[in-house]
Amino acid sequence: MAAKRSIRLALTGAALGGVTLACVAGCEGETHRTATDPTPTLALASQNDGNAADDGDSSSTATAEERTARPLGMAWIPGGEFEMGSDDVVSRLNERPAHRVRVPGFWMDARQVTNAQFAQFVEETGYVTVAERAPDWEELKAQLPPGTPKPPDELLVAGSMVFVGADGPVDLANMGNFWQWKPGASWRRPAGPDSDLKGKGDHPVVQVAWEDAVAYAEWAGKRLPTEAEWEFAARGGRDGARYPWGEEFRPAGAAMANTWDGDFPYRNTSDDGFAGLAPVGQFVPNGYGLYDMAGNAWDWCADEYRPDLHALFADEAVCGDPAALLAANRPPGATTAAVVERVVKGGSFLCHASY
Ligand SMILES: [Ca+2]
Repeated sequence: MAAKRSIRLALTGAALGGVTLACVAGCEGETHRTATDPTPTLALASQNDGNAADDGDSSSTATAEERTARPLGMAWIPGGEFEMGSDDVVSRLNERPAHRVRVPGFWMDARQVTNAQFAQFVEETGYVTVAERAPDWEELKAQLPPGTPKPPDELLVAGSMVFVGADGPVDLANMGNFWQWKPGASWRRPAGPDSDLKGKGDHPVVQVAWEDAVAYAEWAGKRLPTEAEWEFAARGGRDGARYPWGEEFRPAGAAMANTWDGDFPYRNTSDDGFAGLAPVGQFVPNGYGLYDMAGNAWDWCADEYRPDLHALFADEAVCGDPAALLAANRPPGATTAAVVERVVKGGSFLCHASY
């Protein structure tokens, strides 16, 4: 479910991701294009393992001293073995079959990266995000079917996709029924040229492409988390649970995440208190002290997206981080596709059981 994406950093390495409503922490690898990414949000995760990358005892990858010296705003994720992916009836094909994976310990941002944090990065570096750059036709052409005619110059302007909803029930398979390309939309004007960030400094930054998330992470001295790290972290110690907080979507009626209530995409009853994005950290954190691991805005991960990732490792009793294994086993000289898709995790305020 394409939606907003956000950044969450992890130390030494960091991670991001996203989930749909019915999805549990880390249930899916959603795809993304680097440049023309609709409405991303940032979330960075950083890691401080620094050693003992694969010693089988991931809880020891940081010394007691390092864990005591908690980086500001980050939570220690102890690492360990877990069930990655899901065979749940609501899971998608690209998250099956579930298989055992081991990740070392690392630090991860407790909250998604906010507009205020991203603004500081931009102010200090002068960085211009993908959505703020006019598309380059030569670059775009490489991502389109051969022979696609060049659009008029007036259409080749900076902008991004914006969720606009609908007046009534529509075909959910056609994103064009409720998303719209808006010139001038960017992280500064996330809903289009007439919007702004007034009073939204503590909201997750959105309209951020993967390369923007990586640039932010580098500036912050962190990195995006791998998908395995993100998913391990999102589960908060509840291996195999449907949601980061347990099995019930709303235990005792309590909203645990910012999702879409009502009928998507035309009637939002805001039962969870928020019709759109919520400030970061409004719901109960998971077992590792991480907020918004489901809902609100999607998180970017470091990994290239592969729909067959889980199937590749299905026969192994337990494996290390698939991202590292794939990178290590890439044939020499292998070229990457013209468009590299990246993983997002966590879902957004647009996630609904029907979508
Ligand atoms: Ca909501």
